[in-house]
Amino acid sequence: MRFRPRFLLLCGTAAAAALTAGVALIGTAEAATTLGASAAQSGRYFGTAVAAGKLGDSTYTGILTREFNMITPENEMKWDATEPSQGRFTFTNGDRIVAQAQSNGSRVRGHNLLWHAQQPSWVAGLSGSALRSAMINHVTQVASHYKGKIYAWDVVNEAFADGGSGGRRDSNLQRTGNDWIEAAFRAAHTADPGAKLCYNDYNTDGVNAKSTGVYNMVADFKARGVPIDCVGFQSHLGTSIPGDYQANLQRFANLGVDVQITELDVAQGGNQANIYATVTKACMAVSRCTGITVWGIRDSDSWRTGENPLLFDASGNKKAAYTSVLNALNAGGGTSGSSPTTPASGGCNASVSLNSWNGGYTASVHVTAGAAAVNGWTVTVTLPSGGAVTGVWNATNSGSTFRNVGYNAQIPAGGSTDFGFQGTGTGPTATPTCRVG
Ligand code: 9MR
Repeated sequence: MRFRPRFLLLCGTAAAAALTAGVALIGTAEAATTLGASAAQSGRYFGTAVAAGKLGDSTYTGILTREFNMITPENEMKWDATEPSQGRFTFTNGDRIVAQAQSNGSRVRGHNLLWHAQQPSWVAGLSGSALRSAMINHVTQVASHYKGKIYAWDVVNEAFADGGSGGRRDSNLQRTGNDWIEAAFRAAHTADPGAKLCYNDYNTDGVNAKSTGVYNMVADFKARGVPIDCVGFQSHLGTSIPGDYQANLQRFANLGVDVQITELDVAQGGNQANIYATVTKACMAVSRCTGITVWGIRDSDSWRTGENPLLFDASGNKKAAYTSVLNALNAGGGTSGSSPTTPASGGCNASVSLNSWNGGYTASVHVTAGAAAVNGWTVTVTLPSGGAVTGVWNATNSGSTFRNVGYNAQIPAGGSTDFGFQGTGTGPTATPTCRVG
């Protein structure tokens, strides 16, 4: 065990040297040669799930330290791992993974605080208010232990039902009351205000009943000020990918949350490399898609035994899918996303998209800086008479005039930010005006 830290340090040094030596020039742009460095060029990360039990495997840690700059513990932060008996917390393996990440300058996605699966056996004996208290205590204790060390938490995992209902999955957690998800997010926010708080699910990778159920929950949370920052799309994919994959990411981003690909793996078939590229390009095209995580390193590390769904083969060699991801990351996409118009130098522009229903709407506003960086912005929309703004996120408002809040005042040249609001009546249809200051 004494040997390990020294070994990791050497790995980190070797990785840094390889990174420096490996930078090549293609045209006028630098093309990075590892997944993490390539993603970092546009401000994104590239991560993998990690199992603590494999950290002694030098092929595994070699690829990990070379290629990835975000780590998700595959099982080590789940409820059964962290609170095996009520009130007794064990963080040993989770801590090992955090230490591994920190030794390599990587960040950590915490996974997960509450899930219907992988619960410790004692939870089955609880229901009602006793279970609710135990849930919230678990969220508080685990998020507090890791306070300051987690980039984003999957606060709640897989709470929506499969199929066409668009509703919640039945579970012991759900039976404590429909507000269990927001209670969990509020507890996590109190325990670690610096972590981004995500909702994470599978089969939400296109526009469908399940993803729309999640979408409606996120819109409601934003309108009511429930602290949610991001949505994770697991993306356990077969031999095809929904045609509206990118559009689905974008509609969530338009709600004013980050989106992340959290557990990507793709069945090995004729299309594997193409599907990996399609996912990567979609993330690169959505300014609020902050990064991609694959669910394991080598095919032999995957939970999908026999499907060979990852980027490295069992021997640790790069597969065609690896190259397609690297190329898509190097092709860029920036952090600015698609801007409907090019703003004048020194100014800003705004565009609005609406999600309307009979009697109300949510508006997502995309604010784009021109050729100069912006420090403070004001957007004015034209609201049809008779309606009122009933909620606003990522901005403050006075009537139909919206101003930045502290954390989104500064927009780099050519960059963008998003805010939104909810209202009664009919939403704005004309293009909003934007001015600096
Ligand atoms: O990869 C994880 C595997 O080792 C565990 O046995 C399994 C237990 O349910 O969980 C796997 O990870 C899951 C993740 O936590 C949530 N989304 C689905 C993942 C694959 O099952």
